[in-house]
Amino acid sequence: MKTQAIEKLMQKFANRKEQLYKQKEEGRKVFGMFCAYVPIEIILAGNAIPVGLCGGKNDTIPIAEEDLPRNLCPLIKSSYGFKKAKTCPYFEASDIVIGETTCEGKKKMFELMENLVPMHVMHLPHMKDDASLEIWIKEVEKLKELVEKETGNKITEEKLKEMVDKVNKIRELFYKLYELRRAKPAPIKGLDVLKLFQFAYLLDVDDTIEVLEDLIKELEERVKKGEGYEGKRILITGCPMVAGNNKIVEIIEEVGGIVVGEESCTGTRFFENYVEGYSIEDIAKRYFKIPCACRFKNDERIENIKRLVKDLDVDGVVYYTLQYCHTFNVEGAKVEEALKEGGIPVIRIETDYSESDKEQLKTRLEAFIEMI
Ligand code: BJ8
Repeated sequence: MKTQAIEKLMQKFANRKEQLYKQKEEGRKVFGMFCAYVPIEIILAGNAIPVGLCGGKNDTIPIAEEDLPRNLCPLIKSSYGFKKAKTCPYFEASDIVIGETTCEGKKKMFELMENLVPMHVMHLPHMKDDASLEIWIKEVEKLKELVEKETGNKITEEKLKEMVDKVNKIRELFYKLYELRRAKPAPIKGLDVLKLFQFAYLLDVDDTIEVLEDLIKELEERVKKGEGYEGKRILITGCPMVAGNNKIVEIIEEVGGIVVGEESCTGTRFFENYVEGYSIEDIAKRYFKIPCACRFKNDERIENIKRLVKDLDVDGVVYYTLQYCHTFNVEGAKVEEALKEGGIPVIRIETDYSESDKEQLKTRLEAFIEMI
């Protein structure tokens, strides 16, 4: 029961490499990114192209482990491995890569990656006070200068306004999608929505808008007709599941669950909060609010999870941590406590990109879904 919009998404993704290299030939610069904190409006306003580079595959981990420790987050190793092996077309297309000081592992990996590709690292302060916001606004100003220098294009007020409106449009459409996912039965599978988020980091923005608009129309019809997927309604929260990493959602939906929401950077952290205004400061303020576990005292994240549980009428929460991701793992204790206090069932899963634990995860998730 795939929607035509999801078929279109897969088609656009299949054509994306060719389209991206053509855009490059036409003179547009490509900015690789590793994080939801990078304000893509600024890159787009310089007529450059943002692409997400986080790795979600196991294949590139062995080559990464020649330089990086084995006991490191698989997302970091996979990403580094892609660059070292030169096997990711998006990485190879990137003229420059933007990193940010989020978690320790990523930050230190960037110091090694600097030897492989031109890099610019943004200083993301971990505190949430006004002094930290000032630092972040300056970092976003520096990004604007960098984009202007790299592209040779001036970022005008008009261009910035156009791109703020465009990226806000994507946010609005994702909000609508989440509204529709409140319906029972759920009008779309979690696996399809995950692909949508994964590819939104890679596709041309206009293509993402087109797919989302089509999808919303189709899902509105489904909701009107009462069509969709039955099953225990699951919210996933935690580390992002970037392209290539679908393991947990696949298992959940195999054993009787239906994922109806994702509190993740392949989920709500990608689109929540609009940019309210057209200045660099307005843009910086929106990104500063992203509640990633790398920030100190991140209680907004817990509030968001509780709100999503209520809004989406969730039966249970799967707290997802990538192995050796200390920030999300430690924060998991607070989230678990808050959910248990509210009587919300939660299971904590820690895994990597290998298939070796699939059966064990299946057994645990099946038991959880049966129990809730
Ligand atoms: S804003 S979640 S995209 S940092 S999983 S590499 S945190 S050890 S990916 Fe992330 Fe930006 Fe935060 Fe989102 Fe480190 Fe954890 Fe690995 Fe992570």
